[in-house]
Amino acid sequence: MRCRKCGQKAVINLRQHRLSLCRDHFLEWIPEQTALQIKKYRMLAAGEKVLVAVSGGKDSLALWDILNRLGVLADGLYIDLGIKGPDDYSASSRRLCEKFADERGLNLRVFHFEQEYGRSIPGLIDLSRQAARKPCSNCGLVKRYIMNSYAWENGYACIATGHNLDDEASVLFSNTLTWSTDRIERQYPVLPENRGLVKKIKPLHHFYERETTAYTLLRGIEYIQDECPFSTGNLTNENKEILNTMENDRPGTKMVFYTSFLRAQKDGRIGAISRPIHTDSDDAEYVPCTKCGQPTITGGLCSFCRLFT
Ligand code: Q46
Ligand code: ZN
Ligand code: ZN
Repeated sequence: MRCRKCGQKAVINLRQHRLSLCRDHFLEWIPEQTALQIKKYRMLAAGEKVLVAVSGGKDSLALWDILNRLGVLADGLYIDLGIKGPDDYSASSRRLCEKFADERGLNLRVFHFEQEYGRSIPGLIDLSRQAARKPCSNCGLVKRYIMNSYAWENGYACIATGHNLDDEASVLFSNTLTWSTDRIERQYPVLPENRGLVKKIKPLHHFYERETTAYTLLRGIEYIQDECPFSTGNLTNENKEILNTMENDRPGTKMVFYTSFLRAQKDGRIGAISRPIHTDSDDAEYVPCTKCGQPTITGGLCSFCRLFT
């Protein structure tokens, strides 16, 4: 297998693109494709200050590396959730983020959840019966809330996350199984800013996980390999396995599933994203939380504040 660009030995075959690439051309191809996705979905305006949600995992660190190479002004935010486990999960992943930032001279902000709210994620799970039932969905809620409030209060125009195609296909699959149409309608590579909710972008949404993994390894980025102790039984991971089985039987299944959905979103067969999001009816759904002031569609306390009741 030879690189299509230079004829050297290829390190990866990108079957969906009918493209084999050597190390150097693959490391060029990923940022080039990311830049195309940013442009295609108008994710960023010139000079916008971006906050990258970094977890110490491969995708978020790859994203930070790529944005930096593309000349995007991007700081990282690591949320220390206080998760321990045998390998001291939060502390280990935080150290990897700090090392990554130090080596590149990038700005890493660290938010200590326990210091600020008096509870770690495991503490919150012990506290709340609702959180104990669904540790990951509640952890996700906490991370989204902190990311948004931190970005909003510190003047970031945009939050970037490292979701890849496998993540997006898995979430779409879950939401389709339960026909969660509101969630399906709000799944898109860019969600514009809306009344206190900062714009969110997913510049890696079009890459398979094997591609982001290959990028991270070939770029020599050190990332957390241990699993979070709460990840067992995580629905997203289970759905990924189901989709991987389908992908093995029919290569390209995940890409077709996700990109067909995006086309349906774009041409209005599904969802609200293709319509202007800043309509009166959309705005009318959001009211400030009575405790923290963050926007909520439920009225009264937002879902985050309800975790502490
Ligand atoms: S950190 Fe949190 Fe993940 Fe751990 S508790 Fe679940 S969501 S698995 S990415
Ligand atoms: Zn090459
Ligand atoms: Zn609140």
